[in-house]
Amino acid sequence: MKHTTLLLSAIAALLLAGCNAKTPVTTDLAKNNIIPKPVSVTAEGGSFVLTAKSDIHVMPGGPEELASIAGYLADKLNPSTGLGLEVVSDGKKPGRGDIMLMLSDDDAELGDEGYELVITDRLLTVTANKPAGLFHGIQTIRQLLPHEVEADTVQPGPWVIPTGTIRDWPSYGHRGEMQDVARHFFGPEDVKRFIDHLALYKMNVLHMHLSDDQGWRIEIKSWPNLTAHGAKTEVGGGEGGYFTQEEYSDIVKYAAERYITIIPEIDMPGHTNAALSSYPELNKGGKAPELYTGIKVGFSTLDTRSEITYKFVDDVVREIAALTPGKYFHIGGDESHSTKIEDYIYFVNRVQEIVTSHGKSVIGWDEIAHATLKPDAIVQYWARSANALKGISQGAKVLMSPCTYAYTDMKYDSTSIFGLSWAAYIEVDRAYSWDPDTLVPGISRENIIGVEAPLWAETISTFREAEYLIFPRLPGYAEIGWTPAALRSWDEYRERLASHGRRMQIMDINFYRSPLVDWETTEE
Ligand code: IFG
Repeated sequence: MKHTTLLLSAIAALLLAGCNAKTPVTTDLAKNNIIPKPVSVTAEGGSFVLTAKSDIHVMPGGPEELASIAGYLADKLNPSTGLGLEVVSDGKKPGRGDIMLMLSDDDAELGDEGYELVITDRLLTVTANKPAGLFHGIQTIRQLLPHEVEADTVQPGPWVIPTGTIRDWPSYGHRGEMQDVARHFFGPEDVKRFIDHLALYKMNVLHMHLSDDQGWRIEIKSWPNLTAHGAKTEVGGGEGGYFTQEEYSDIVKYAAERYITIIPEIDMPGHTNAALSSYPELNKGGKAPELYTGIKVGFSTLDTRSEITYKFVDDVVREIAALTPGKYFHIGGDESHSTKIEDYIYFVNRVQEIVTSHGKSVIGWDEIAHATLKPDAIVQYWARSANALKGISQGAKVLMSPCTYAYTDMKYDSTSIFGLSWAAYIEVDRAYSWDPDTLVPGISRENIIGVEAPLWAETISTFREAEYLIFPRLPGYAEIGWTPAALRSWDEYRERLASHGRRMQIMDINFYRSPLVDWETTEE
């Protein structure tokens, strides 16, 4: 009888372990699956263990936000580890199993966003010049712990991190995604989940495409019909929606707490049917068009020779700029096929003055290079490299969003459920395998501020559908923005990405299971 019981309990233990599929515990820090790949990793071969006695210490006398960053980490670790980590900021000496957040101001190599992790068998110390660097170091801690750390219920330990040192910093200062909330409206909770995804992969910009032909998505108090009327629908005729200024400010704050800057875009003079439908006086001839629920582009234009247009633009830019701490205001400028080129140039030149008068710098899609660009204007390269080169010839910098590599609304292949395909099919390997510094002859490192992957929303109407398009490509764009090209290769990256399959499963991210990756997932 005794032997049978023993045998049965052994089998039960094995089955239990199997169904948890615990991430194997390694003591080799170099065998990590961190995305973006860190710049340098030195393994020591030991183990740091989080226990019920562990806490998160912040250096005494540091800025208040250190405690907020420590609290963010505790909120990420406690639900799954059940260890009840607390933030200690009273200067008490950290002990075995504690995490320590430190600011230094003399580690120039790390820059403003880099960090150093020193992991011994006693202490895990994160050091950075700025809080943003600590925040990025915390994302690495999350990824060094077993995937189960992302669960929202208590998981069995142990919670082990291999010992060693990681020194890490980003390649580009602008690493972002664009979310189109105009074609289909995505509310505050969806945008915040998007921000959470960006934070995990150390991205630092969310560009919000707030207006288009199909919808105006942000309250403008001086022009209330933009949302009272212009937000009433969306592609396909759904109910549309919009952000109140309070909701927009809450999103800006949520992003800032994750060291992510919001860049608002009001697309003009084209892509303006929703605004034109909201105010007859904005239309040449004074007749407002109907709201539009299709997916054509290039048919609308503001009246570039009417003074009320510039009053409108000034009010809109003023109200949004006042709610936006970030440096940039995006004026769109794409696909203005119904605007004569001389009228387009006149318009873009005047709107640049308006944006700078409200203390912001201009970003626009690459067509704005036809105008006379302000010295610190940014040209977002998406379709025509000639436009980007024209911008560079005027001294502008370039934000790289090539539609044939970085448009996350492109189908993965012809079988994809969602997405378009006019630019290219973009499988996970293609999305990863390009180098912004060498992609376009004439656009080189010193011209580029960074990379951004736009998610246009003609074909998606829920955030789970959005996740199908952004995952698993988003981690790759994050790595292109962060990790030097010399350290990037698809064959090596795809192994690390495979392990994130389990992590994305645990986080309930609806990711496309590309056949190009041997996903480490458990049966559904
Ligand atoms: N181009 C349009 C977008 C969107 C996109 C869909 C830009 C800058 C095609 N403009 O990309 O509004 O419709 O893939």
